[in-house]
Formats: sequence, C-alpha cells, structure tokens
Amino acid sequence: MQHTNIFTRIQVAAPPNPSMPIPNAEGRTRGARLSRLVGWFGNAQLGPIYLGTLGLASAICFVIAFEIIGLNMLASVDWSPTEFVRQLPWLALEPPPPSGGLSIPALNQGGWWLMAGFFLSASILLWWWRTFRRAKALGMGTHVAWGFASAIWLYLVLGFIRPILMGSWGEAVPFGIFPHLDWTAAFSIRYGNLFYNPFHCLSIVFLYGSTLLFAMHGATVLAVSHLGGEREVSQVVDRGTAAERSALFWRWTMGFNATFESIHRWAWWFAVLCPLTGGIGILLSGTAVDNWYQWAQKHDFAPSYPAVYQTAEDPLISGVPTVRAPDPAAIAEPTPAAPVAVEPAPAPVAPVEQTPAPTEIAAPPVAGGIEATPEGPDANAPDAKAEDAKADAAETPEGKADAKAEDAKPAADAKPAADAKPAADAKPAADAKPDDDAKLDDSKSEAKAADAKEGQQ
Ligand code: 07D
Ligand code: 07D
Repeated sequence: MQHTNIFTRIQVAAPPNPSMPIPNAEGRTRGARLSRLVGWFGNAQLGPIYLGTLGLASAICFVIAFEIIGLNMLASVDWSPTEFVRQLPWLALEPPPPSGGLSIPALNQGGWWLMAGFFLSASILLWWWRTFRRAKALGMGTHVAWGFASAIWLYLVLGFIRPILMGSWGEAVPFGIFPHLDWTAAFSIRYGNLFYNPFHCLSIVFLYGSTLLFAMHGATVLAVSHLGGEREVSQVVDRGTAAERSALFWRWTMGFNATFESIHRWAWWFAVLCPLTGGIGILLSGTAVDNWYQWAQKHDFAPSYPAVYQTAEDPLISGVPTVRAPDPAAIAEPTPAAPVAVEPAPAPVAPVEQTPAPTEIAAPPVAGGIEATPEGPDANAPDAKAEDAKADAAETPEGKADAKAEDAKPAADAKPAADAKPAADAKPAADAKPDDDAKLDDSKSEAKAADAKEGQQ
C-alpha cells in the first residue's frame, strides 16, 4: 500500500474526494465515482465535472464543426454509412478553390469548410478562455493557457492568418485525416522543401527536445519514486532522499542539473517554442520566401551545383528550337556555350512529366567525361530546376495563386506521389508542376525580375 505508483497493481479505493471549494462554480456537478480502468492510468476518480458557460459554448461550437465535417464527408460517399467508415481516413472537407480568393464561397464550393473552420476556431478560442479563467479561479498562474495559446497560434497561422496574407482561403488546410497529410507534404514541396526552412528546424529542435526532456524528467521522478520522489510535500520535510539524489544523478551524468523548479520551466519553454517557431516558419512561406531550397543556396547552406547542362530554350519563343551543348568547361567556369540548332521539337507544350526530350543532341562525347545524353538536357539537372523555379516565381499573382492551387491541394486529385519524389531527392521541387512549360513561354525576361525579387528576400 505504501508505493502506489504506476508499477503497482494496487488501487486504493476511498470515498471520492470533492477537492477544495471553488468560488463561482455554479456549473460544477456534485457527483463523483471511481473507475478501475481509469485508475490503471491515473487517478481513479471521475468527477465532479465543471463545464460552465464558456465550456458549454465551446462544446456546442465543437459539435457543430464536427457535424459539418462529418456530414460533408458522409455526403461525399453518397450517404453510405459503411463506405463512410471504410473510407474515413481518406475523406475530406476541402477549403474553397483558390480562384475565389477571400470571398465567401457557395456552400458546396468551400462554404461548408469556412463554416466548419469558424465553429472549430470559436470552440478552440472559447476553450482557451476557459483554461485561462479556471486557472484564475483556482489562484493559479496562467502557464497552461499560454502554452495552449502557442498551439493555437500555429493552428491559426495554418488555417486563417496565412491564407489571409496570401489572399485566398484555398491556401488553408483541408479537414481530413490523410488529406491534411497530403496538404502538409504538398506544402513542403511547393515551397522548395521545408527542411531548409530554419523555423521548421527550430520547431523540430523543440519537438525532439520536448520528448527528450519529458523522458528525462519522467524517468528521474520514477527513479526516485520508491523514496517518495513524486510526493512533493515529503520533499520539504525529508531532505536528502529523493529530489536531491536525482539532482546529484544528473550532475554526475550530465555535469549539470536543473532544479526541481527549473526543469518545469525548461519543459514549458521547449513545448511552447515548438509551435511558436513553427508558426513563424509557415507564415514566412509564400509571403516572404517562395523556395526554401533556393533561399538556403543563397545563404550558403544548401549546395549550388555547377551548371553542367545548359538549359533548353523554348521553341515558342525563338521559333528555332535550340539546345546548348554540354560544356565540360562549365563545371569549372559556367560560361554559356553557343546555342546549337537542332531538329524541331515534336510538341511545343506538354506537362513536364510526359515531355519527351525536346531534341536529340548529336553532340559527340567530350573529353572530361561529360557526355550529351541521348535524352537531351537532363530534367534533373540543377540548373534546369533553378530555371523552372524562377519561371514559377515570375508568374503573375493570379497565375501564381492558381499554380498553388495545383500544388497545395493534392487531396483533390489525390496524387501526391509524383510530387513527393523531388522532395525525397532534397531538390527544389518547383519543377514538379505540370504547367511549367507553359510558364516558360514568357519567362525569359521575367526571370530577371524573379532574380531581383529573390535578391530582396
Ligand atoms: C496525442 C492529444 C490527443 C489528440 C488527438 C487528435 C481530431 C481530428 C477530425 C476526422 C498529439 C484528435 C484528432 C479531433 C479528427 C477529423 C476531421 C496529440 C495528442 C488524438 N492535425 N498531423 C495527426 C490534427 C496539422 C501531421 C493525428 C489537428 C498540420 C502529421 C490527428 C490539427 C500539420 C501527422 C491529427 C492538425 C500536421 C499528423 C494524430 C489542427 C503540421 C501524423 C495527432 C487542428 C503540424 C498523425 C494520420 C496527435 C497521423 C497526425 C490532428 C494539424 C501534420 C488526426 C486536430 C496541418 C505529419 N494529426 N497536422 O496525436 O497519424 O497529436 O495522421 O491543426 O502522422 Mg495533424
Ligand atoms: C498542429 C497545433 C494546432 C493544434 C491545436 C489543437 C482540437 C481538439 C479534440 C482531443 C502540432 C486543436 C485541438 C481540434 C482535439 C479532442 C477531442 C501542433 C499543432 C490548436 N517535420 N511540417 C512541423 C517534422 C517534414 C510540414 C512541426 C519532423 C517534411 C508542414 C514539427 C520531420 C514535410 C508543417 C515538424 C518533418 C513537412 C510542418 C509541427 C521529419 C512533409 C507545419 C509542430 C523527421 C513532407 C508545422 C514550420 C507542432 C510547422 C510542421 C516535425 C518533415 C511539412 C516540429 C520531425 C519535410 C507543412 N513539422 N515536414 O507543434 O510548424 O505541431 O512547420 O521528417 O505546418 Mg514537418
């Protein structure tokens, strides 16, 4: 009976504890009972429950949002309950198409999404207010509320603040289990690989750091629980047993120990900084930085490959399709070689994935081991990618928004796989866009503008 911790099977049964009296707690239920199942994981007592006005309002808003999402998903499988259950992870309530900007869309054109988002946000914000007020009512600090606020910040950036800055609800996350993962993957690809976003890095640091700190702290307290380590009051009167022993352990093994107060401050900051930095990273994507990989190249922490293969000029611009021959000297010194006229390309515009090489180059193998491949210019050559990405950056605002529509919402076509490949290669993925060729049409001069734009970042 002495050591009632998670490793014992003993559950102490006593009359439910009503705990301290709380002022202004009209909404509090009186009843409480014990649950053996719940007791295996934590305190066995269930109740008394306090919902209050804010809690009730929040719950109602949550149910409305949940209903809107659920019924839309059900409608999408023709109201078939079995299909609903079977396909649930893949079902989605999608935001409006990007063409609508920030206008209020028709219900079946994203209007339901907007409404669900409104009620979910209301629910979350009301629940935040409740955590704040309940803490005050108990005479506590408001640390929990501010921790929660940090998560809400990321949530609002993803679904509200960033879409407004980008000028379209279509930028927001869909509701749905796998569809929101597709969105996440597509977002990374659209912005040139999120791994090169330093705020994504920071967010990961704090995510991993939180798990590490949580593990260290949990393990430490459990390790001294046979000395009463988890019973904080005993520490005050019984020095040198649990707390000080565990602190000494960390001084021996790590050379440093947090205090029993500061470890919780460390944990709080790590947890809070994870979504806080994450939200900054998402907010900067598309608003300040269009391609994190190129941004990283500019700041010298992603490699810039030498221009081995020169780019193909679009036959629609020049009339005569030309391909510049590969030039081994370009590896050392990337000077453009003279264009070589070749046979006309078969089709002027085609999606990148299916584009046959525009030309076959009859250039002979050259010394230095760099050969013209029969496939023509390598679509994976870094300079080709850079060109594509620039062309993309040079798009008009509307064109850009539409391009994003393609990328940011793979759930609609449920085809993220093709997009996902470039990310795996850790290369800028802007070339995965099907309409790139079309964009190249008028991008020659605009590419310079894009360069200038990059320079401002
Ligand atoms: C364990 C506390 C309990 C909470 C749980 C979640 C719902 C959603 C709604 C079916 C740790 C309850 C879930 C109420 C049901 C419908 C329409 C918290 C614990 C059990 N995600 N995400 C999940 C949300 C984003 C990403 C799972 C919400 C971003 C990845 C769950 C949001 C990005 C993976 C879920 C949100 C992103 C997940 C488990 C809001 C970038 C996974 C979550 C409101 C941050 C994992 C199938 C969990 C998974 C997963 C919910 C936002 C990425 C469905 C509510 C847009 C990569 N996310 N997520 O345990 O298994 O959290 O997905 O912002 O691999 Mg997500
Ligand atoms: C989602 C805050 C909102 C939640 C709230 C709660 C309810 C009620 C109801 C229980 C989680 C709502 C509550 C609705 C529930 C009941 C009944 C917090 C949320 C308010 N990433 N990534 C992150 C890693 C890649 C991408 C953060 C790792 C790829 C995008 C995190 C890897 C690509 C975004 C992180 C990896 C990609 C992120 C999230 C590895 C995909 C974001 C932090 C090892 C191909 C988000 C800056 C967090 C972000 C984010 C980790 C890889 C995309 C640290 C470890 C390269 C688009 N990623 N990621 O706290 O902030 O989330 O980015 O590969 O938006 Mg990532």
